[in-house]
Amino acid sequence: MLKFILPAFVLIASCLGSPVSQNRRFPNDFRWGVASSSYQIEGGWNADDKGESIWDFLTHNHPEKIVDRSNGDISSDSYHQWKRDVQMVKELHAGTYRFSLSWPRIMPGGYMNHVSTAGIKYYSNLIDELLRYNITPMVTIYHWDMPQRLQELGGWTNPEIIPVFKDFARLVIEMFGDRVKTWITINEPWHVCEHGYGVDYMAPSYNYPGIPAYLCGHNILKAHAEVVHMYRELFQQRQGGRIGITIDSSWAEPKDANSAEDREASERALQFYVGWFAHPIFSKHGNYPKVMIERIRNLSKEQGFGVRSRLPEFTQEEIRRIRGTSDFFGLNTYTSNLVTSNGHNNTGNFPVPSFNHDMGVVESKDPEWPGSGSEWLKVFPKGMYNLLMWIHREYNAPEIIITENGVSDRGGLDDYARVDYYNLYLSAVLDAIEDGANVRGYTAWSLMDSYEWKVGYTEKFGLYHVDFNSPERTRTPKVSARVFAQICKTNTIDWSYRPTLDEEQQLVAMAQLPEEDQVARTSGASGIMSWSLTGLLIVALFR
Ligand code: GBH
Repeated sequence: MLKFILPAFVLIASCLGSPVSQNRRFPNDFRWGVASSSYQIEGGWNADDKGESIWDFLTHNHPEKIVDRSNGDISSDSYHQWKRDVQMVKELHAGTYRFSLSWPRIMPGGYMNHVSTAGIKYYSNLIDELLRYNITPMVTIYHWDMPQRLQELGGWTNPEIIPVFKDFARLVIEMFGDRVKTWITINEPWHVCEHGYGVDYMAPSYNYPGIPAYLCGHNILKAHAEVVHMYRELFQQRQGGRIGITIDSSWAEPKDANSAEDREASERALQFYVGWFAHPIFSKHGNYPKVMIERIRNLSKEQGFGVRSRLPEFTQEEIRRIRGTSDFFGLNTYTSNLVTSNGHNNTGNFPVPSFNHDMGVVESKDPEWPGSGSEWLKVFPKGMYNLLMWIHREYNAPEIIITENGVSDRGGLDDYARVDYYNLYLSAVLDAIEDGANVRGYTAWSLMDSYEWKVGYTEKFGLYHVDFNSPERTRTPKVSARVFAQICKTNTIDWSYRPTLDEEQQLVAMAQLPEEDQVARTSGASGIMSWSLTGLLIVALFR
């Protein structure tokens, strides 16, 4: 049945002039890249004088919190394989490589009394190697690996973090700013605060809802702003670079588009996820979104917290200092949620108080949306378009760089679902550009398979497959790598380009199968191949 439905759909769609079958071109100056992060790819967790990060601490002391009890001790071993990484970026024809710096690799205890020469050298070499190939480095200063010693002081909940983060940022800008022209201060503050402090999800796993996440957010916004002011005062003129922040959000689709209440829930969700950090930085008047200030103030009062809201207040001076501190809007987005209002009886069943209860939105997934390798990630390309247009309208047409977007699976090199995802999501990006959104670049998540935080190595986002059993952590391009390379090279989405696995990929794919399956598969072309290899082996053994 499906055999008929699918071509029929494509036929009808193309008759209607839908872009499904048309190649689509991006603007000539659109910037393509790929992304990764330090803890997820580097390994070398205690190499040289590197200090402990909160992820080293969490994975070593609480392996039970990680789905496969794994850690990033070695991971993709980019601490040693970085030259190969650069080669891969080159192979993809990507002009930009977005990676992050491990704070405890550079400052083992978080403070500047101890700076690691080996750590500085590692990133310096990586940057030089990228430039040698004409690849532009885009550097995230903080992508979640806080020095454990600073966490012991409360991490982002302690205002002490503001000057300390500024010292770290200043050092790396001093060291690398001559060669790095795009800086991202912090990756996904919502995630850092709510998933790190509000719930038991990401390190440091506080599981303390409703209070510390807001302290974290407050300090993150101030720390971010201090770094940007420091950059603008001391470096920007001379170095000529740009600095910004990356904010993450799913699109919030009203569960019932005809319900005013659901549309309101959608708007509220976007203000809580995006607006919490974007409103203070990108809006005309600065400060937290009005709806956040009011709801959290009222609920705090109801809950007996007195007149002080759980959401801290900025002074006028602070509001001014934070507003306008981003040269571009870095956006990470993967998926969408259906949203509806949390009723007075707390239908969402959220802890009181908590971020979710404050937001007052109940989320679900549309069963029609195709799935992925991750429970939370469903495919709804229109959500990408909607989110871009929402940001475009809400913050007066900022320059947007999509710093992460991609999809997971459970492994394999013939990742056609990933090919479809990229084609469809990029097409939605183009729709937004055509409707006026100022999207200037896109760095795909991710360059290669890596440590996927709480789900360890069970979910894969890479364009390159990494063999985690081989000592060299061998990297092999998946089908999606070939397609993405084509996109970067031609600036075009070509729906008909669906390469098949080449010989090298087939051998790798084969080696991944359990032994019984390898024997079972030794028929046909690849069978001949491996039989002749076995033959060679037998000849070699009996010589
Ligand atoms: C990105 O964050 C990260 O920057 C990157 O390091 C990571 O590898 C990549 O995602 C893929 O996960 O509350 O259980 O429904 C994405 C942020 C992660 C936000 C999952 C929503 C939902 C988890 N998203 N999260 S759950």
